[in-house]
Amino acid sequence: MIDTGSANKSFSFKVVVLGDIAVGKTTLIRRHATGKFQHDISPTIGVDITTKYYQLPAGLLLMLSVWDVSGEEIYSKLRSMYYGGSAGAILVFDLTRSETFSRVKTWYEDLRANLKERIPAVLMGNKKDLVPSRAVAESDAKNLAGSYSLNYFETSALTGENVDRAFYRLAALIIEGKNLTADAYGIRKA
Ligand SMILES: Nc1nc2c(ncn2[C@@H]2O[C@H](COP(=O)(O)OP(=O)(O)OP(=O)(O)O)[C@@H](O)[C@H]2O)c(=O)[nH]1
Ligand SMILES: [Mg+2]
Repeated sequence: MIDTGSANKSFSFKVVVLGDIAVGKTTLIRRHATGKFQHDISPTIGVDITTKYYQLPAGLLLMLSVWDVSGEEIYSKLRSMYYGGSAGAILVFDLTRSETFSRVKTWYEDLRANLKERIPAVLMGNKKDLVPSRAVAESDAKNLAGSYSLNYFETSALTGENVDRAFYRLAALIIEGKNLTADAYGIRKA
């Protein structure tokens, strides 16, 4: 049970999660929210919003509204409506499908075109557990992330590897950018 009432102060921010169809956006969010791999997830229709709380030092509470946007092309016109007010972004591609990596550029540029300011973002190369089918070299992904100043994580929603780390990193970047606390690395789930 989350005791949001006892926090000295709380902050609320919006995060958008972007990437091609079936790269694992919803599964990653569920893994982070529940600590479990959920295998029977349906394709997202439009957008799903999940609220996550993080306990910060000194009784501060961070709330992230995670906007999980469908990768389906049919929603591309609606999509820009979801970007407004975002304080952070997660870009996801599938390590086993190189076309999803090629499209990261498009997703990032779409995001930038729809926001006035540059916001903190992380890039996740997901499905790391399927390493024999790997189609994207780690060095290529790191180069792309570097060119956009994104933090890069290779994740698996199946095993949980690096999933929480990536979310905490984004939360820390958001907090640092807003100058809320110098001790952002003390973040843990509330
Ligand atoms: N092996 C493996 N499968 C994964 C992983 N993450 C997601 N999947 C599977 O990939 C498929 C697509 O996952 P979703 O989470 O629905 O993908 P999505 O990006 O939300 O897709 P849309 O909502 O259609 O945009 C599902 O069958 C998941 O079980 C992972 O890390 N490893
Ligand atoms: Mg989805």
